Amino acid sequence: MTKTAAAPSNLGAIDAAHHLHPFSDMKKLNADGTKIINRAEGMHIWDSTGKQYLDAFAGLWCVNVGYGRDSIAEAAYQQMKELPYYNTFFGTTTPPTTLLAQKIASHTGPNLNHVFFCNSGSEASDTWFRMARVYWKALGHETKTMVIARKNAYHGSTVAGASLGGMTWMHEQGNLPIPGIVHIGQPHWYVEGGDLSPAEFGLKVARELEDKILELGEENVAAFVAEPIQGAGGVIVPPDTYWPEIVRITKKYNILLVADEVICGFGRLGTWFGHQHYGFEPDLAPIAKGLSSGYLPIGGVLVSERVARVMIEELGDFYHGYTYSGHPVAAAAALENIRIIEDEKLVERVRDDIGPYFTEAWRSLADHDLVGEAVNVGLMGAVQIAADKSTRRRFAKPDEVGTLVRNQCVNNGVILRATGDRMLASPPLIISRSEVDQTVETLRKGLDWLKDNHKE
Ligand code: PXG
Repeated sequence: MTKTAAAPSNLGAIDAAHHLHPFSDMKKLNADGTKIINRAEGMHIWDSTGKQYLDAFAGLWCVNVGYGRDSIAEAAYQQMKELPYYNTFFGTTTPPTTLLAQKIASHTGPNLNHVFFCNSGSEASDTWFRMARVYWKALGHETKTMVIARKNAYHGSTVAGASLGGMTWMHEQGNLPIPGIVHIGQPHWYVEGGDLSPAEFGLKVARELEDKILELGEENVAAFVAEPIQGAGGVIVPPDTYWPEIVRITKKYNILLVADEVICGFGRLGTWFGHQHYGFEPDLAPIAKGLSSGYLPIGGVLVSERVARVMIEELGDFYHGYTYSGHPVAAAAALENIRIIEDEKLVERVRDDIGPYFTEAWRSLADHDLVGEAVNVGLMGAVQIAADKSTRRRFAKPDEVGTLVRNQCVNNGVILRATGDRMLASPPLIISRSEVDQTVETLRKGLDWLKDNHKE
């Protein structure tokens, strides 16, 4: 195979001249200069200055099997030579696409046994949103169209994805949310729990769903969507009381339960899917990211027997799909990615070995003066920065303290993410014990730095 062309030395200037980045203040970025990442292997990435970083964030929550997997590159290359593209629209499929659907279904419960493919988590949001509505319409429930989502959730950047998401600063750009989507509270005990115990608070916010259904009328509500653990919102681990109550309410009022598995899926929590960790089965579940470990773009929606039966038996055509739905090359890469997760027992590794190790190391940060809580499930963790941990008081400018600590960590060679004043880790599932130690020590050093250098 030929090597990729060497990048020109003025790539930064070219980037500033021609490339608009997602979720970026372009004026500031162009002034500061972009970091050019040009190589990766295993747990590490390198920038164009030759600096090495431990990627404790798996790219963007996605590189579950780590970088540099030749066998995924080979699978994609072979598939590209054999059949680079064919569609799945007019009565055709390709072998990797169908085999991938079967493979995914082998890791869900028996009920969640169909897959609709797309290319990203955002497209998956748009896909299930339409699916939920056509499901109820096909059953004759024309008015069951409203979707209840949560504040501070992230479900993507397309119009439906950003509307389902609960980030108001995203809504302000583009007049969102679109009609038919409403938001209820999130189970973020540390910040919003007040004097309630986590268990009481979990029940309280779950019951906002019941209140909202009663307010809107059960006959008008199609679905409720939530991430098993909110990711981009700050790795918000719900109290144990939360999910059972949500499940009870969605059953009682007969609305579809949608679990957004884009981050939690494919092993991160020590189960194949996040809903398995919490012991429930959704009706629909968007997936992406870890499905291919980011090697190629691919996403999908897991569809339960309940919904699939109606789509197959009652609906007729579902007028929805993407040129690249089930793209054979992406599917071949995803199949090989799942083979690696299976053969290297990465899910079991997170559940029984590195997950428990990470839990102990990560939660040891709770003794730091500036740490309000250190939480995780499997390899998904958050550290809440606190100005006064005894009262759960936060710094006046949460974004500022998070960014400062993050920059310290990155300068010290470990990639972590900050959401406001929460520091987030989501490493590849192959992380070693010493790399867990390095991650935690580097974060501790960053927090020490904040303590010594930042005054409110
Ligand atoms: N659902 C969830 C739960 C996600 O985390 C999406 C849907 C959308 O997926 P796509 O593939 O369209 O990006 C996501 C994506 C961040 C960050 O800064 C998180 C995501 C994407 C970009 C940035 O944490 N999550």
